[in-house]
Amino acid sequence: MRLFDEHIKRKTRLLDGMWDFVTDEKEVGIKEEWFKNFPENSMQVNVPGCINNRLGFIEFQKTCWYKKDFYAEGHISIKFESVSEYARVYLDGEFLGDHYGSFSAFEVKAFVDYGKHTLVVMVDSSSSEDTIPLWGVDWHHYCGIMRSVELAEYKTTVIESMRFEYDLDVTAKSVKYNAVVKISATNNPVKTNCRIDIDGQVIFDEDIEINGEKELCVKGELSDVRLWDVGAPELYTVTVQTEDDDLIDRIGFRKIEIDGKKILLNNKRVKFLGVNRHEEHPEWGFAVAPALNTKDMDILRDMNVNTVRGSHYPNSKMFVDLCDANGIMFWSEIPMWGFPKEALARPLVLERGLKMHTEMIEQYYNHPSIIIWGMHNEVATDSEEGYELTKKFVKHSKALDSSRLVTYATNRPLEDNCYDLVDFISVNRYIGWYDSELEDWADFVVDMKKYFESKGVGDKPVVMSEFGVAAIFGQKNFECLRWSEDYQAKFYEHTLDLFLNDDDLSGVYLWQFCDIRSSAVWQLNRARSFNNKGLLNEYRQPKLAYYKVKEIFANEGNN
Ligand code: ADA
Repeated sequence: MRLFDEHIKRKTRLLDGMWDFVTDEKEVGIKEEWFKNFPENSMQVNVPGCINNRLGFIEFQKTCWYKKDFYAEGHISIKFESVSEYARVYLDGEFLGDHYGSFSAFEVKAFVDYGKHTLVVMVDSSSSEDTIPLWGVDWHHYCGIMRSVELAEYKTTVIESMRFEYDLDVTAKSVKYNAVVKISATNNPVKTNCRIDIDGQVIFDEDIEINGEKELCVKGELSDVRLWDVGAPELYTVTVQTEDDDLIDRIGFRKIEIDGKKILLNNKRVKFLGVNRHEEHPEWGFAVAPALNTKDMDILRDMNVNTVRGSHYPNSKMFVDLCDANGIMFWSEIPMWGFPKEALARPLVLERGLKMHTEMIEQYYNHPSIIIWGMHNEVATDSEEGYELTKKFVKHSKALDSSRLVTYATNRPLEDNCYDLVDFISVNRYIGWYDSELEDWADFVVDMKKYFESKGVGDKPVVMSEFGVAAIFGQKNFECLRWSEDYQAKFYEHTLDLFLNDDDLSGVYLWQFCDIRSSAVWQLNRARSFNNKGLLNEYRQPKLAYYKVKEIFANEGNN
């Protein structure tokens, strides 16, 4: 779901709703050709939805099959926004394509006769040592067809993608752009008029011939542009049309760059006042209702947050649209979380990681709110294997998009070896929760800076990308002990005072926005089977710390 219509000419409809569903724990479905003979003992489930939210399925992480009948005619595509995590798609008994990776969209195409058709999807949601995410992450491993499924019918042309690259001169408020549009034909060759406009201002209007896939690069300049900024999100609508297809997207003009230890947005120093947020709810898993995303955005604005880290996977397009529209900067990353060095050396992990990173950049490129591509979180960046992998990721990321910053979040800040590779350093540390006491933070910051100096990266910007403590909602005590709301509020008062008044630091991402379900592996340190480090509980009820952070961020924002 988007916050605007992506098409006027293209005929699309959602295949969301009730689908037939059956588990395949013995993995016999392919051999028994369930894509031709779907088992009769199926149940009905919601799409989008996470199967784990149905009673009896909370820990389900295996293979399952979905089926849906629909009516269509001619050249069609079926786009899946998110399937966790390997999908094989069959139409009318024939294999159409497969896809690995839970949080990026993919589509399959076909030509169908007028009438009823049957779509069957096999979903393998298992996790292991070389899946991304790997087995045993600190969030609930939800599975299923988790975001919408869209059916589109085409006539002669298909506008496949539009990537709006630009170079902004902030002072002059002028832009040099390159709109890269990919168009294919359903039957070659096709002649059509093609027109591109930005908020109605036509930048291309020509007759073109398409034979196979055509790439148009439309270059030009714009003057007097309105800038996209924090809290002042100016957006433009780009429309690409052929005679029988169209694609509409929203863009914004802003510049994010590094200047020594500072991070600059539109030539001004920016300090991140952020939270880490899982796009999750205990009753819907990752298939959160649009209304929840809107409410979360209301809460984020109320809390005076200026940036969100989408920990630990690409968020729904709807949430990133909300960030675009509300002037909230966004850090987008892939779920490459906690890999030990042995796993980082595995070719399959690298291959999957790079593919997921590529899909994220390609699919989210036009969002002005995204200013950071995150490569991984708490992997073995103190090892050779970590260095080699990170080097490849940075090179890959910059080749695909040099206009954004790249980073990763480290949990070994005083042993890390990869800092020289990234635009800025991101540190996760849990002093005052897993180890040491609140008062030890100050010494840690000193040690951290010394370490950066010793590694020759003392001149890079540094962000505190995770820190926090658990508080059970409603748990209060005079003693201000761990697990209480009082301790959590005191923790943030102490740490934010330290971090936000330190000119060497470029900001914070608190762990975390709200409580989330954790996985079975973690439950000993996860009361209620939740990671309770939220500023709100899982039903978005604010804890004491919420009000404290809101006040501190308001003061900081006004400085
Ligand atoms: C890590 C990790 C988070 C979460 C956190 C915690 O830093 O990146 O996903 O697990 O620790 O709560 O301990």
